[in-house]
Amino acid sequence: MKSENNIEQSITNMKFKTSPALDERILSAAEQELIQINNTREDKNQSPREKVRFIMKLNWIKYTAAAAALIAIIVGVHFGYKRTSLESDKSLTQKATSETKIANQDETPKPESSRKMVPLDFQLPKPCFISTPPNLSGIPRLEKPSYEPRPPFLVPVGTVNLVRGRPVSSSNENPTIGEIDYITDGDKEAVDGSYVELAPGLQYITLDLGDLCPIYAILFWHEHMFPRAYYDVIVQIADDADFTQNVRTLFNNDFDNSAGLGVGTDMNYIETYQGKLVDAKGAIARYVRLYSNGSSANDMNNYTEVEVYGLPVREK
Ligand SMILES: [Ca+2]
Ligand SMILES: [Ca+2]
Repeated sequence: MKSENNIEQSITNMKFKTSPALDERILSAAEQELIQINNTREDKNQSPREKVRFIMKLNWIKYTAAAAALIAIIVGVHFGYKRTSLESDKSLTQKATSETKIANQDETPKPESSRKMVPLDFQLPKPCFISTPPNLSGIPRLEKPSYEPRPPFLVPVGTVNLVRGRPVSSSNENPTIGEIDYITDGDKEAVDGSYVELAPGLQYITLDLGDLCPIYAILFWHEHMFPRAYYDVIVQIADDADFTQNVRTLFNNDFDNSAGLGVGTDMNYIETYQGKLVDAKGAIARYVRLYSNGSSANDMNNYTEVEVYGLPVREK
């Protein structure tokens, strides 16, 4: 019979180590089982699946398969040990790295972490086009002007402009043009009558949020009728109106420290309808102060609008 010959050949060709005595016993048992197959097979039309089931019920097949499986396990464990060890080491390293990252994240909790982040909702004034671009080559440390819309700036849901309509104070309370409260009246168009002009030299304005609030963005327009760069632009926040408590500098492009508040590393930039957006990163403060010291056009200091985006009440 072909199938029995195949079984016999398979037994002969098995390549696991056994002793001659065991070989003899296995072959003898196989021979007995083959005789039994021939004697017991009455149904010549037995399906292949039924034949397999019958063969697998034979004891010697079970023992041989168990022995082969045991040898395979021993060999597999032996040769797989080093690989498993290496993979285990790698896994441990990855786990440690992952835990370190989580630990580092835990060290710098963000106030907005519990809130959904959404794009900052703000309104831009109309772009003001000019027919003759001014010569900007004399402006030091000038960042490359961009007239493309800025990408979405994410803030926690509920973030609003905290200073709309609120009073503003200034180092120059009697402006040359306009009124100080133009700075928070919501009008940011580049037209005459929309901006306030402060005296020449270093001047500042101060905005009071009314309470300690987490601040995410400060967006401001000096005067954007035509491209120019204002100098010594410094943005600070503090807990008190006199800026003596918990003062933090969020932006400073006074590269030569002519304002006396420290050397700034931020770049000069060209004023456009998009205003300047400073990331406050959720810093908590009550007061916001902006400095300037003339511009590439003249010595005057102008503001069209300042917006301070944050959450109305400090998160406890
Ligand atoms: Ca305004
Ligand atoms: Ca300077």
